[in-house]
Amino acid sequence: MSDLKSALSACAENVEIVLDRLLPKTDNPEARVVDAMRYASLDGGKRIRPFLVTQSAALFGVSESCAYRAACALEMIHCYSLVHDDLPAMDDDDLRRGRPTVHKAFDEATAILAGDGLLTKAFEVLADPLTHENAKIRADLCLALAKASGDHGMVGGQMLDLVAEQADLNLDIPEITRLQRMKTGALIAVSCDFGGILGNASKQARQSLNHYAHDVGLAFQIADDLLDVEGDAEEVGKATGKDEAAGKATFVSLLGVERAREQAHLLADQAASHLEMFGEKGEHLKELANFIVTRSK
Ligand code: GRG
Repeated sequence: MSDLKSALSACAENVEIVLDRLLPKTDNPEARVVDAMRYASLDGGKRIRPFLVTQSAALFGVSESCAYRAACALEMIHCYSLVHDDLPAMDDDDLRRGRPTVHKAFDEATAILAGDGLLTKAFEVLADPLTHENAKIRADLCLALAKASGDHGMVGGQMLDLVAEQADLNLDIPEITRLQRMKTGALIAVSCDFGGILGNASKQARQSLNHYAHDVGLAFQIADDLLDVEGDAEEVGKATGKDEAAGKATFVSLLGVERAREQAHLLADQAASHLEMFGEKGEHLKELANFIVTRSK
């Protein structure tokens, strides 16, 4: 196994352990929502965002126990967004991470509550002194995550996406770029910023990571669009061909497959170049940029 692959799988294993502890099973009458939260977040996904958090935290010597708690809080937000995105009122998907979506495995009301539960649990975890002894750092983590996942970030981007679809708008490249920077890029960017916040990093280091994260976020989205066109549904773990069926403007529909792929690779290379100041320590993050654009799921 390559160095990156083993680092990614070690991260995924740790995330599984920490999430399992943060979301303990219960026999209480409300157990159903906890079961749905666990179903939505455990045993699945590439854990790219936790990897970004823990690798960027490692650049500044942050302890693994702090980094993994913050990484799992952020992953909870990601998982909640997937649960809500799959609902009949949004993308209406039956399959996610190769399994029935939460509203299929449970029911719609439980899926809404499980998403809400994960969203709020994320902030409970970040605000807990176990995540960091310094209250200012905990507050900064909460603020950064709220900004990235709310109306200025992921939720706002999702709204733009829905409006464009409902009004049958033909978005151009700058409009799609803005939408995707909000919808998926913001959470990827804050993953890297978490490392800088936890490690009390210099302004320059945080800025370099931010430039890296912006390029990686866009490259990630183009790769996702390419997978929707070329990927195998079984391997990807969700339905493919949905963008074209919905007549949605994407990087691939506007640039064509070849130019989109080229663009993704350019962005990945550019992302890596922002990490020069970290030397050897930034190697996994550099490799991840390349992995993101060559992945098959
Ligand atoms: C419903 C508030 C709300 C927001 C939804 C992120 C999002 C906004 C929707 C997800 C829909 C989607 C498929 C977006 C494309 C990019 C993306 C986030 C893909 C899934 O992320 P991966 O590939 O998934 O990291 P895993 O399963 O590996 O964690």
